[in-house]
Amino acid sequence: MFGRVFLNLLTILCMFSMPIYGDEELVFSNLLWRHGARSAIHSYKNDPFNQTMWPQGFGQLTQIGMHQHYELGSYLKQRYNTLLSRRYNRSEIYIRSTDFDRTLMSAESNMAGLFPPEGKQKWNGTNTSWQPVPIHTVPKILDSLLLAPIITCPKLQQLHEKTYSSLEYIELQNKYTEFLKNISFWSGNDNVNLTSSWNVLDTLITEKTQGKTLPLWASDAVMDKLHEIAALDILIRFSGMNSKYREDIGRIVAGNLIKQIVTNINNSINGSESYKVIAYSAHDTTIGSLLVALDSFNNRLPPFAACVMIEVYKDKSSSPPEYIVRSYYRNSTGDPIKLNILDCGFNCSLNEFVTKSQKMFPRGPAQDCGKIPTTGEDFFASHLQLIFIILTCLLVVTWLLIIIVCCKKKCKSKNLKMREVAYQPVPSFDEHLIS
Ligand SMILES: *[C@@H]1O[C@H](CO)[C@@H](O)[C@H](O)[C@H]1NC(C)=O
Ligand SMILES: *[C@@H]1O[C@H](CO)[C@@H](O)[C@H](O)[C@H]1NC(C)=O
Ligand SMILES: *[C@@H]1O[C@H](CO)[C@@H](O)[C@H](O)[C@H]1NC(C)=O
Ligand SMILES: *[C@@H]1O[C@H](CO)[C@@H](O)[C@H](O)[C@H]1NC(C)=O
Ligand SMILES: *[C@@H]1O[C@H](CO)[C@@H](O)[C@H](O)[C@H]1NC(C)=O
Ligand SMILES: *[C@@H]1O[C@H](CO)[C@@H](O)[C@H](O)[C@H]1NC(C)=O
Ligand SMILES: *[C@@H]1O[C@H](CO)[C@@H](O)[C@H](O)[C@H]1NC(C)=O
Ligand SMILES: *[C@@H]1O[C@H](CO)[C@@H](O)[C@H](O)[C@H]1NC(C)=O
Ligand SMILES: *[C@@H]1O[C@H](CO)[C@@H](O)[C@H](O)[C@H]1NC(C)=O
Ligand SMILES: CC(=O)N[C@H]1CO[C@H](CO)[C@@H](O)[C@@H]1O
Repeated sequence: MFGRVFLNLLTILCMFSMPIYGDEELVFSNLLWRHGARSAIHSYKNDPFNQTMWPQGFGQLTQIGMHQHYELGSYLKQRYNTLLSRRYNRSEIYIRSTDFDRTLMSAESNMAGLFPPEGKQKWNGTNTSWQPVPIHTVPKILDSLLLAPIITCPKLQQLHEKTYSSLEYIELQNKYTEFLKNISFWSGNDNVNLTSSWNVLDTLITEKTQGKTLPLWASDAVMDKLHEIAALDILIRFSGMNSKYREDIGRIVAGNLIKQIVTNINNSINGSESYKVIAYSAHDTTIGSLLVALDSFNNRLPPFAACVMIEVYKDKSSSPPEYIVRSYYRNSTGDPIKLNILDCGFNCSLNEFVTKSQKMFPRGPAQDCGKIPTTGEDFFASHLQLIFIILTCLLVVTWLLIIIVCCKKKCKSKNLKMREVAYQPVPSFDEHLIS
């Protein structure tokens, strides 16, 4: 009996023990996770299942996804039991999510696991084991941190054109031609290529996660190959063939986040912010672009609820104290994997981390994108809806002005209402690229 309890205790200790060495203290952590399991984003042509199998429709967090994030939150509670207070303290943690239902809900599920209310935090009269924790976000078209790039970036387009027309890419495509023809035939989707095969894979993954039996053709071997292709696609999209453009593309797609991570660490160490944990709730493309940019991608599609942890340790034995950055990737409920960010080694001194990261900081749209973004043609190309709304608003404002001229007194409140319309964000994102 006692032996067993002891063994269980030992297992729990081992599971959650932090590798803290010598006279070290964990002082700060940046987190970036992918949302949990969701419904499919679309079906493929021959899909035996359709949208009716998803109670909330396409692209939404499922209950399995909620569980995955609750589990991750509980894990973080153990992992950071020396860093965070047992009880939620708003000065210690900040959570930012992309403005998608599934990432917002993932963050909420995660916080339910991390901060179940205790004692006085149980709100009056109810027995619920949940308390609200704020999740911050910005509209998609303004989210240059987690959905970069939000401006049309000619340089990125150029680099992609060069990549996809290169001999190496065509050779790679040839290697998979027969397999992709099979996928086209089985799925009913026309001309499936190295990029669009993800659409089929993603739908299959969501259905499998939901406990559905996949069609016979979707064997383990076929799924493995689709996974292999999807990971290759991420790697190539974010770094070109053979990582030729890793730095150039990395600055555009992950530069802001990398810079923010360094700023977070700086602010924490110099005491200008009290946060111990800053967490970002985002997508496989966010994790993929960050890990590729940091030269730490494991050539696998980031699974649901995967979490990158960039932690800072203070070595108190040296004076002045030295800081070490250690990064992990938790891509399963098992032990997280150690990362070797920018070839700095697992134990990366803060100075080296900052120096190496700085190469990946954005250098401004003119230098990184080859063009100063103008609201003119860029917006016209990618934000037709927004332009339509702005034009409508202009019309309305003109109309209002005319009315104001006519009856100065009565129209003040109407004017306010019209201003609100202009602020409504218009999501113009291609869901296929954000998963
Ligand atoms: C969706 O699938 C269900 C059961 O598989 C079927 O009854 C229903 O007609 C389908 N709906 C559409 C719109 O195809
Ligand atoms: C919350 O955290 C801040 C910063 O660490 C600390 O100063 C404050 O005392 C904490 N509040 C409570 C109620 O523990
Ligand atoms: C809370 O739980 C207790 C014990 O299970 C029960 O007696 C009580 O009615 C519950 N209160 C509310 C508000 O649900
Ligand atoms: C394509 O499908 C056929 C028929 O199932 C199979 O014999 C062949 O090995 C497949 N080719 C590839 C590359 O998967
Ligand atoms: C792959 O197919 C998609 C959708 O049909 C298309 O937009 C894309 O340009 C294709 N990619 C390549 C490299 O041909
Ligand atoms: C962080 O601090 C280091 C060392 O003080 C400094 O070199 C670097 O510019 C700072 N980075 C940011 C993003 O503030
Ligand atoms: C702390 O670091 C941040 C980011 O580098 C900087 O903006 C801020 O001025 C610093 N504050 C202090 C007190 O050094
Ligand atoms: C997690 O990463 C490790 C190391 O890269 C890899 O071996 C493993 O297959 C990955 N697991 C998943 C579920 O992606
Ligand atoms: C990291 O540093 C600790 C303490 O300095 C050391 O014990 C450990 O072996 C190092 N790990 C690696 C992978 O270098
Ligand atoms: C509004 C409300 O439910 N108030 C209750 C809060 O809890 C105390 C003690 O349990 C009750 O006395 C209040 O009525």
